[in-house]
Amino acid sequence: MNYPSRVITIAGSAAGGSAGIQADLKTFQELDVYGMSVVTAIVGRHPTTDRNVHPMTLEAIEAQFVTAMRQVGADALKTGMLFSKEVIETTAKLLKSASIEQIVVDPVMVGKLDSKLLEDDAIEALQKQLIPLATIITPNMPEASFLLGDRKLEKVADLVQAAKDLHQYGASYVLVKGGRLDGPAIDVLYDGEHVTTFEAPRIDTVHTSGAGCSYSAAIAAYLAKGIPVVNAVQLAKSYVTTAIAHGFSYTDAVGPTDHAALRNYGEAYPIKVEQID
Ligand code: PXL
Repeated sequence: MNYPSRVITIAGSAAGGSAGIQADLKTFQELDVYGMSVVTAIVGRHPTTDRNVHPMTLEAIEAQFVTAMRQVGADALKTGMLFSKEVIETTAKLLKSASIEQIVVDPVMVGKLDSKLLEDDAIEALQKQLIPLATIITPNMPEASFLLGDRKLEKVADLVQAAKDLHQYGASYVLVKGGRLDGPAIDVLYDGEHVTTFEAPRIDTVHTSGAGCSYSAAIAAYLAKGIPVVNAVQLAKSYVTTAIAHGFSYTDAVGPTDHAALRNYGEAYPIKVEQID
């Protein structure tokens, strides 16, 4: 019997089903890996207050992780919304206690609905405690900029420099995602030696909620299967680009990507991969 590879996400619950834990588990299922989760916080807007983040206790976070590791174990792990310094410290401690080979850190900071998903005093713990444990980190442009002290990022050359500078925090690979640039969607990967770009066509849609979560979840899924990082990023970008191309909305809100697009429509978007340095 050949069991599927195992992936666990440590992230927030996004009630709408497009992002966070929900996006991660859908992605894992679509990519044929066994998915598990540790919920760090529940994100949902209270109808009469502006409260929209409901954190879990550190004890509950630890209990979920220990349970999943005892019952199953993991070949890869991704982190998403961690919210506070304390949760980051607990996550780093848990990662050190388990020997998981592939670790994807998606440094989630702000949601599409402008929810604040990382507290201000948590950034240093992210830089010093969690990022050094990562196989790969996957910041988008605002996150990369913030991690580098509010640096301006305006073109691909800026993303290359950002990836090189972020590499000094100790992750093996840095993927800076250029989705916010004009023109094609170009992401930049740096491994301490070479710079590789991944290019997808720009898709004209607003329905991209959870795209970043789904992308990093897909990278974790492919890494869990033993696929090397460059190929895993290419496959994951193809998966998420296809999901974005079929994004939709049930309401007037920004809608989800279609996690099942690759399965339902069968045509994966091609990603151009180029080593540029
Ligand atoms: O898309 C970022 C994100 C991550 N995690 C959670 C979220 C969101 C966006 O809303 O709610 C839990």
